[in-house]
Amino acid sequence: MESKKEFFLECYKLGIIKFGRFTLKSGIESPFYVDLRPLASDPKTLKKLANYLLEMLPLDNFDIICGVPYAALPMATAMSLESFIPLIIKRKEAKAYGTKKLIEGIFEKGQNCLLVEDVITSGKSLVETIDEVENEGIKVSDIVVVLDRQQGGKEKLEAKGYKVHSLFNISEVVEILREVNYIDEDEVARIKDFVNGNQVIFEEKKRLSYEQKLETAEHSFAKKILEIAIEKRSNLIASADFITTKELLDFADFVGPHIVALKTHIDILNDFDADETILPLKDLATKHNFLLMEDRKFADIGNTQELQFSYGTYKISNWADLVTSHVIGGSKSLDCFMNVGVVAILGMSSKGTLTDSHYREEAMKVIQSHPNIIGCVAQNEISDELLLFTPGVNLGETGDDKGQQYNSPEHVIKNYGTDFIIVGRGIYKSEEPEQEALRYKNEGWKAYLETL
Ligand code: S5P
Repeated sequence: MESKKEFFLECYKLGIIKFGRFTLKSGIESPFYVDLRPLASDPKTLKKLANYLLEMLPLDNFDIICGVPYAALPMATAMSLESFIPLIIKRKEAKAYGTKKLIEGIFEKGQNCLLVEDVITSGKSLVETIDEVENEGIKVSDIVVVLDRQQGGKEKLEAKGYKVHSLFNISEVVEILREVNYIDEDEVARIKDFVNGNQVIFEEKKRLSYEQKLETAEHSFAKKILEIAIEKRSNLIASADFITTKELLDFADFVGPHIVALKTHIDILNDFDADETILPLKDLATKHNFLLMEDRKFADIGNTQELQFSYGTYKISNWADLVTSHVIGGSKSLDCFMNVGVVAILGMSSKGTLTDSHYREEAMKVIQSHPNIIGCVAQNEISDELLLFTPGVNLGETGDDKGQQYNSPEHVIKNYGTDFIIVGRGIYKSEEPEQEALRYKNEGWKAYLETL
């Protein structure tokens, strides 16, 4: 069997813990948010989880098993299936009709019941459930929880004489995530602070305005994009991931008035033609005053990148104002990008990306020292001298089935200090792209103003 740590990482990949700034039911602000419900959607993981939980327990003690509704219901069911301990179901509210039963299933008074809970925080909902179960004449001695948030719940129940078994607690989980560089030292410190009962002070991030950034910007394309942002009151970049020129041009014309730049993947066009695609695109960029950002994500040695940038079908250097590039080839590999603003890929938005904190630290050394680079594509805060471009932005979805992960414009602008949001499907897949572009533009600008 894999180690407990490996098993946790498998669970983590299902999206059960999020880091950032969250307001809990109690009104307290927390640096992390836990929701174990996704585990039930992955049968293999759920089955393994059931066995991990069962392994910790003196199984002979239990006649029946019961999950605290609702999140723990699938876990209790899986444990019952794996152990053959019969399941009972506790309702959240008693039925208003018929039997008015609060507990469903077959049980007898005096039986000992194992309670299953997903997450224990203060222990309040567990205490309520225990009371209700005990009122039916059922005994409770043990409770098993998947994750202990270490906020006093376990101690509270133990003080009442219950035995609480937990598979993971937040401190060990944070340690595992730090080891694999999924979270950085700042986050670890904040979470430890929170767990120790201190109210976490989330710095109110004050950002530099676009005007202030313009004063110190050196690169001509950094200046340009900031000027457009100020003039159009927009921090929106639309990603135009189309496969036909007609769709690309129509879209550029519709959303053009609301964006600072149009981001292309020019190599996905089926019908690329320099005259039919690029000339009209450039006209639209002039007409609506936006920059052309080619998302080529170069990732090679300098010589090859130079060829890819200026030759071949697309001749990117002829028309792009901004290009994206990895910095994996080292500083010299970026020298070829002349007369264009380079937006370096620091961190990616996709699940399981290899751009962990160690990579980002090393990449940042290259980025800060290279004059062609005006900013970064990233999902975290960076220093004020660089412009921050954040993709993975969507108002309706949390991700796709290919690993993309989304946040709202407000989240990235307020938490990371994003200067420019990059929105693809959120706009181009909507029924009314122009209206939707306006909505993202307004959301983005409002969030920007609120952080000044
Ligand atoms: O980390 C990244 C970097 C980029 S540039 N994650 C991304 O999603 N992108 C690009 O942003 C991606 O290639 C796509 O063109 C766009 C996001 O599209 P969406 O439809 O998921 O919003």
